Amino acid sequence: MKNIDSKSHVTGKSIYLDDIPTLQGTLYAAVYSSPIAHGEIQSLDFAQALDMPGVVSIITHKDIAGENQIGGIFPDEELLAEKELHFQGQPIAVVIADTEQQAFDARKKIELEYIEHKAIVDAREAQAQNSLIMPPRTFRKGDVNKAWQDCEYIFEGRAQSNGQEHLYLETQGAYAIPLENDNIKIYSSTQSPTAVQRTTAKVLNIGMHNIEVDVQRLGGGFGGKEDQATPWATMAALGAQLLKKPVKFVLNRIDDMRMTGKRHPYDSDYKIGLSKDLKIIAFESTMYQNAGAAADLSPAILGRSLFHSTNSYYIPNTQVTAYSCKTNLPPNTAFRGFGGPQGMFVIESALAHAAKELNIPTYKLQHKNLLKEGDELPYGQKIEGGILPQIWRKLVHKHDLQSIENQTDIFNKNNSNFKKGFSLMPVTFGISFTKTPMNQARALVHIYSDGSIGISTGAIEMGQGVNTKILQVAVQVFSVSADRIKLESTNTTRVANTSPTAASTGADLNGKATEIACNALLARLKTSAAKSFGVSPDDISIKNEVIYHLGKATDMTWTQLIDQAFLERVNLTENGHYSTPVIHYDMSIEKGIPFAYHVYGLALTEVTVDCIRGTYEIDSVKIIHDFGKSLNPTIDFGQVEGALVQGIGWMTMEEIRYNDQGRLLSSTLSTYKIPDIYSVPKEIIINAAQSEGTDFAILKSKAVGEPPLMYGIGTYFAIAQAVRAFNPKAKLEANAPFTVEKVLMGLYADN
Ligand code: MTE
Ligand code: LUZ
Ligand code: MOS
Repeated sequence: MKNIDSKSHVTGKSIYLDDIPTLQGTLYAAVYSSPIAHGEIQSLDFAQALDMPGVVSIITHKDIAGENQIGGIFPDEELLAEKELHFQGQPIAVVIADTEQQAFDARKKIELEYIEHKAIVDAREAQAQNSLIMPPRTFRKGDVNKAWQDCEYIFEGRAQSNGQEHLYLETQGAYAIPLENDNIKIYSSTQSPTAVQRTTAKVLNIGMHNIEVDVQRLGGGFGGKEDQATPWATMAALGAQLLKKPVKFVLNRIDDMRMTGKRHPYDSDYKIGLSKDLKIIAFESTMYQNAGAAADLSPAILGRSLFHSTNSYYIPNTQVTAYSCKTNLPPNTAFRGFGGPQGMFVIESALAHAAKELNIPTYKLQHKNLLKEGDELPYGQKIEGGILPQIWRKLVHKHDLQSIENQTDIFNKNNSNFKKGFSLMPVTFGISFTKTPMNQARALVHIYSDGSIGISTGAIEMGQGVNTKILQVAVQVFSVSADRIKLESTNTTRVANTSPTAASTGADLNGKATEIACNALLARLKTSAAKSFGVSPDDISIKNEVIYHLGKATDMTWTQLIDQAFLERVNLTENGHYSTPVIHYDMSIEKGIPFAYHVYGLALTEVTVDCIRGTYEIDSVKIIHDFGKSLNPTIDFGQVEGALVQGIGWMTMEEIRYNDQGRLLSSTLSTYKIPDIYSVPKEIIINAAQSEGTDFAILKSKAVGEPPLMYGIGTYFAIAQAVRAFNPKAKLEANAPFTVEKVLMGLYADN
């Protein structure tokens, strides 16, 4: 089935926040933010700014009726700075004017006097000064300290991965409209309408019931709008509350890049021990997460780094500790993979390091230690449906790994200016919010009296196709034409207390809630049909809009049945509720079953490095991915391609730079490079693994949003291998992204 948004996307008719027709009298906001990364406000002078044409008001923390607090996990972040400044771009005041341009012009006239303190930008430096978001967490299995004695080989090193800008095409924004009796309606480009509603209620000192948040779709979120869409919506609502006028707010690209957090940079130490026959006996690592100036989602992201710190390998003795380090950068946040990629990069770096020292291909180590059915992970969950060994075998045969290895050797022997490298990257990614209570969702399904159907859920459509999948669920349950079904906007008045659409769970959780609601409606309809035929409801079914009895078509159609049921006063509306069974987690011992299931897959990446220029091309990425029983292969393959390229960007060219004063240097698209059509792999081949799926996935179609991002990690190690083929002396401590500059240095460095 086609993505239901494809036609309106292609014809430019899809409605995003900035396309919503504005009401007469709408005002526009721009944020005045901290020019320094660390310090204190001495004085603020708005006199000149207020004199600028069109300026209506300048809002500060003093205008807040409720709490000046937006922290989601910990209450450690002010909406508008009161005195202390913790990062460059931290909001201080909101300028409201008749036009957007007037708001921008006026904010330049604000005068700030401040005292500046030394900024911390480095995670290890923060940890050394005990500047932490929370106490460290440690995952333990077996006994590493004893295990080192049993190791034949031990290697120690360091692995660093940098942040990543979300670069959603649609920047952050919101539009708040005051309604009667001090109620407010907010249109927001958010993955979490309930977070917007909850935080805004707290800041404005009104009830959540006074606020309606509505989301049609996002032009991308990638985690960047899981938590960080909220402040802008709250500021717009604050303006609407104070001025009794609609207030609209869309960040321009530079403001968005400067003011919002990104993927967390990680800096880690590792120690890996192997037996003589290359089994991993022990793995120890310490990760330093650069959280930025406030907690945001960092504690949960740190957790996922720990969960995925051994990636796809069985390691009997592990001890991994992670520090969430408080620095003077914008608070870093969710980004596709949510700390998982950072955790996996460390173990992959350790394996590549060991393989180099042992002079064997890394894949031999990876393969030898691959997770298999029943293996217990460091957090206590056992591998179920563990098809990674089968996936590995399939890939090796299908794409003839042996010949790729031989061809690479031959090419490298015959070429001095170009070198090839390849790598394998297995992925094992847990599906569920690691905070168990978040794994719930609701769906409100109406069957209208003409037989058409409206569905509201808590899921946010951000390009990943969740609405199409939910629609497919209803089509399957009712066996009606897709044209009869409409996916409504996501609205807190129709579906309350939603979890963010995140953790790749959007289709599973909201799809299951929809399935439950549709099945309840179907049961009522069958009863109604059975009554009119004088038969048992169990013998009734619906196929292609025709009602069947004992497998034989009757002359009753879907619309006739709905008409009849309505006249019989049958309830044609249902609210489905789903909460993931089985899962639980005990943080005090760091053990439990946090995930409903795991998604598995493997990528084979081949690259060619130009050893004169340091440039490289990704020749091919061949993937075997566990989709379960894919509901929509077109959407799912698209998710794999998009995630792969996003992962490659993180590992190769996307380079976030702050200076020592915490100023973002890569704040434009001329200084921050993301993959374009010329830099994507020349060939991407995706195949589905033979997989049973799982009952925890919607109609056995496994979650797909995040796991394939981690295939991109393979590119890093393929490039490293090619560089080493040219310069065997290159030390190449793992430090992503592997930019062209770093490749060039590696090619010609002699240590
Ligand atoms: N795909 C598109 N096109 N745009 C996005 O913003 N976000 C990703 C992924 N795929 C994203 C995307 C992230 S971070 C997540 S968690 C999932 O989609 C969320 O959607 P799902 O739970 O419905 O898979
Ligand atoms: N968000 C969250 C997530 O709150 N918890 C998670 O476990 C998670 N995982 C991935 C992406 N977002
Ligand atoms: Mo995705 S990082 O869970 O929004």
